[in-house]
Amino acid sequence: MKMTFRWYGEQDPVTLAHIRQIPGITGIVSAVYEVPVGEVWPIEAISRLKAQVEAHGLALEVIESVPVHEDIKRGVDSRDRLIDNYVQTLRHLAQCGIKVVCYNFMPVFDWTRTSLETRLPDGSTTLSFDAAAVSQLSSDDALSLPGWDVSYRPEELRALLKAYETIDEEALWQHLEYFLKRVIPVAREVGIKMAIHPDDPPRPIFGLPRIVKNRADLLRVLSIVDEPANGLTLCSGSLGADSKNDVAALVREFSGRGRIHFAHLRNIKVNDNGDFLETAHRSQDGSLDMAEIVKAYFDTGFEGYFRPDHGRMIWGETGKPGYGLYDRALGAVYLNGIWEGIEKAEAAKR
Ligand code: DNO
Repeated sequence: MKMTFRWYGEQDPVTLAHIRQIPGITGIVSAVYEVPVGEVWPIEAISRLKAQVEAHGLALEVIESVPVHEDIKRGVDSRDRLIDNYVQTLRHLAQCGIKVVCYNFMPVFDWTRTSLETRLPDGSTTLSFDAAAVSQLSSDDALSLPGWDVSYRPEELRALLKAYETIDEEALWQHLEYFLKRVIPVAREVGIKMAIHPDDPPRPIFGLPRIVKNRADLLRVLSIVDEPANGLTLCSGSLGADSKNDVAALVREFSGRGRIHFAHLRNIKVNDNGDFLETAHRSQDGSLDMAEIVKAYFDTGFEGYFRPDHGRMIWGETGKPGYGLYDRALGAVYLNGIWEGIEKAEAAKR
């Protein structure tokens, strides 16, 4: 397991110098943010990012994300040119030593929350999702969230939502299949592992189709091109928001098959009605048994990348909700502690 930390480039209030001081972090997860979605990432921009990261003694081997253009998700004619650009970006990334590329296939919106500042009893603030509130929100209320790689103007958003009215889940599956059948052979050739991120939350929102929500969906994604280059970002907080998903069991199954390349680890507290809020990473603080999830990675010999996912805002920190320094750093240290505990316990048995 290699412990990484997400960094949003120079615009990120969290600095590489600070990330470097978190015990056990060996790599950065980032992206080239200045290139519009759908265009090729120039090799110079990727090399610059890599040099910045390496100057701080950290590695850059994971990209989150190379965003998939909406025309590809909608399956319109321009997709062929956009997929050509996507695979060219993969070639450039491979030339710069990138090993894993995270992406998602959620129409229009990436992850969605109804509040970025829910106060917890300890005084910290966190992101939360209120299922009833989302059904009353108009799409204009939810224009962008801090972790999204794309944001839209209101009129663009309305047009996009309209365009999706005729695309149901099965159509979206066909578009994913078209994309993967073109992209995975190139990824294999250049030695990159593609890692799809599940839908967050794992249910339809604003009437848009969502297709990566549970075990059956993950199996279907992997079967489209059944080889390691077509893999998963297993996000505990996204899948765990549906209490029918047993995250540790999913890790055992898919890591056991060598198909998880990137692990997002975060805890959430889930209610039966589908509401949830993001908690500290510790098992006792949320609904997910983080020790059991980490054990599942350990037992299956996971050699990919971990990252602590969203953190709360604590100790008066301000910045990108979900992506502050302090609580994510605590998460990384906690996860490393679990890993070391398991490692030592297993060694003592031998
Ligand atoms: C949220 C992130 C997601 C993720 C994308 C991957 O904080 O985990 O935005 O980066 O869905 O494409």
